[in-house]
Amino acid sequence: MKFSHMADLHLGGWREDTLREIGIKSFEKAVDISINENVDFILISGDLFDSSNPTIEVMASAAKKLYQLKENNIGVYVIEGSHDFSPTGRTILKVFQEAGLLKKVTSADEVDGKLRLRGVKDPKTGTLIYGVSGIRGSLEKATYDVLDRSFLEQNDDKKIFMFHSAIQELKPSSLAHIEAMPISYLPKGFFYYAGGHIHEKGEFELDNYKNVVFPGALFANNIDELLIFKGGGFYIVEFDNGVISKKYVPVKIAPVIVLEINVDGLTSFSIEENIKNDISKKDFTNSIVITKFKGKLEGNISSLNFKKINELIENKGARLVKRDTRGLVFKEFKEIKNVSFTKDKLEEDIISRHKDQVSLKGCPTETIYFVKNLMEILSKEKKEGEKKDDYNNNIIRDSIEYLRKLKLLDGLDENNLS
Ligand SMILES: [Mn+2]
Repeated sequence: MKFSHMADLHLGGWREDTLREIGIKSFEKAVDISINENVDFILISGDLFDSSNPTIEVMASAAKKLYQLKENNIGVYVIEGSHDFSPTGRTILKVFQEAGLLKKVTSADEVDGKLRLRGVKDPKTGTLIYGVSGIRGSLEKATYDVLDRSFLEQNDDKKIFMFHSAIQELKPSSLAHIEAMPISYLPKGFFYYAGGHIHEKGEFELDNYKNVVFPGALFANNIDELLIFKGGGFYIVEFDNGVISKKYVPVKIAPVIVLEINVDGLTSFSIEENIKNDISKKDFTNSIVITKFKGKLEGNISSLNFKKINELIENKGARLVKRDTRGLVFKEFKEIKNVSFTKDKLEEDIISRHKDQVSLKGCPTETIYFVKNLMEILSKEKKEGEKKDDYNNNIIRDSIEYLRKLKLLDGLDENNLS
């Protein structure tokens, strides 16, 4: 048996067209490699899409590739990630599932107050695949709290478990601050644990858990990931007579080159001259070049001519120039160290500082996740071609559905809510 394991593709992420396209091309390449390698099926451990509601272009590109897999009789098994999960169940994954282009492996029944996963059997190999979606925060913990683990552990067929969570014992040190669950939350005795959510790749073995694998992101999702990982990839796993072999397959569409630019005590003109000299013998063909500025700048940031600097680099063939100015120190300001907040972290900080001002009686989740999920629903952007009335109605409908799910509407007249 042979399968591919991917995670955190975030199709549709990035504001810049070039980077968004590289993300999609990475998926296309990973699918082509998987077809050439004759895999039996593909696992996608969450965050196939960057949102539950991607653009038509992104959906079309994904549909085309997923259809190609279907034609090659390669099953695609997925769980939702923190990004393509929708608190109301309205995610594009549902559409692809109905179209037969992929299969969610997370359906479950409630038996004696416990959650009993049904699992999906891959018809070609007989492998049983189970999974829990990545839901933000305590809702996910609530799922694992009621998960019927002993049911999953009772026989030792060929079983794979898919999850989209950070594991406390396996967290990379750079992510020490993020929420994580103990590995004991996962059922024991599976031959492969297909992880997602952590964008750094890693293979682990711990007590009763063998072959716990995070393939990392298929392509970087933000400037820090570009700087640290440069690119991404996925795993091809072979399982033969009880012997497992794992191969990491890097997927490179465009090389990432970091160009350090020291501005210490220099004028705008001499900075440009230095860059010109520095890159004169370099070839940036097809590359993503990150200009990483550092040093003390006389004056403010507008004294740097970014347009000119980008032109110099683009003339050397770069596909895209992206700048990182976080290492700059301005004369007027003191240096601020380690400002590397993610949008998520910032939001959470702000919400937790104000959360005591609202009281949510009977809400089954923590205020912070309630606010974040609701914000996500309310901040959905109007899609191209979507009518304003439809857009408004959809947002109202999704909000009401979410509140109803949390049983916060009990006793209220729903018709008067909008
Ligand atoms: Mn992710």
